[in-house]
Amino acid sequence: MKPTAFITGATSGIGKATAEIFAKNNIRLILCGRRADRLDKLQELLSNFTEVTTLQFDVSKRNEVETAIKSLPKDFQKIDILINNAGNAHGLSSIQNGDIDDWDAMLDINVKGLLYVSKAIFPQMIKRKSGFIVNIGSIAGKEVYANGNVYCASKHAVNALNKSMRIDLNKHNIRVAAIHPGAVETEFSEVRFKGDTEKAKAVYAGYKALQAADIADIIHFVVTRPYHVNIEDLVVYPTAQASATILNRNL
Ligand code: NDP
Ligand code: 8X3
Repeated sequence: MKPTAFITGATSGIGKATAEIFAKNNIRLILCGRRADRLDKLQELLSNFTEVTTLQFDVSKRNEVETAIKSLPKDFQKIDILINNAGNAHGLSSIQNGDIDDWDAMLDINVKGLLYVSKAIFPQMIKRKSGFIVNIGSIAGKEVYANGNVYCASKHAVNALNKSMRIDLNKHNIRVAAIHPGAVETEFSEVRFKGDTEKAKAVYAGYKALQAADIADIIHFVVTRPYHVNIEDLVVYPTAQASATILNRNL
């Protein structure tokens, strides 16, 4: 029986690349995101490889999360792998100049959204004593950098929740792992800089950033180890990066 993966943030970047590699490796897909047109296109494309269904909802809206997950067709109700990937940075400014709407968005999406989705999926994994939860953290969840404040706090929370999930779900035989990327060239910076493509491009200038497919490849490796193996925490940098703030743009 092929496993089924539930991927949040599948419409772009790391989530989309993960959907693509999973599809090509016989993993059935539940693709989630807010942009329905992208979900439809991806479903059409990946249905050539595997069974795919989609759920359009906002992870930060508790009722939407619960309703969407309850609406899954019968043959997609058993979820073997949950990839908690949806998230973004909103803004890059000092704590004293931060925009409270940005703070709300990051805490609601990156932290509460991850919790809402996980809470809806825990019961079936606990019942079956089987399941794999992969939380996409960030180097921002291990270190703090200037002007990163609330995004870093949200990813530190993901790091803490990842560890908490592993401890609390241990007796239920559920695998929990986190992957913490450094700089990945996706739509991430466009969202952070609210559509300012010049600022976004500058983030990835002068070095070879990680690509979404690099992280997807690692996620696929992690979830395909034998069941007794759990790679629990990985930090992944581009070679040009040495820490959250040290990036060699002169290679
Ligand atoms: P993208 O902006 O390319 O993708 C973000 C995804 O999250 C989109 O599919 C988006 O879908 C989804 N998403 C955002 N907000 C919501 C919401 N409220 N409800 C549902 N889905 C939402 O960025 P990445 O692929 O880079 O980011 C994926 C994850 O990786 C994030 O958690 C990010 O923090 C993390 N990360 C990224 C790094 C990077 O440098 N790029 C480095 C470290 C971690 P839609 O808009 O359709 O809802
Ligand atoms: C994204 C990477 O360094 O911009 O999580 O925080 S960083």
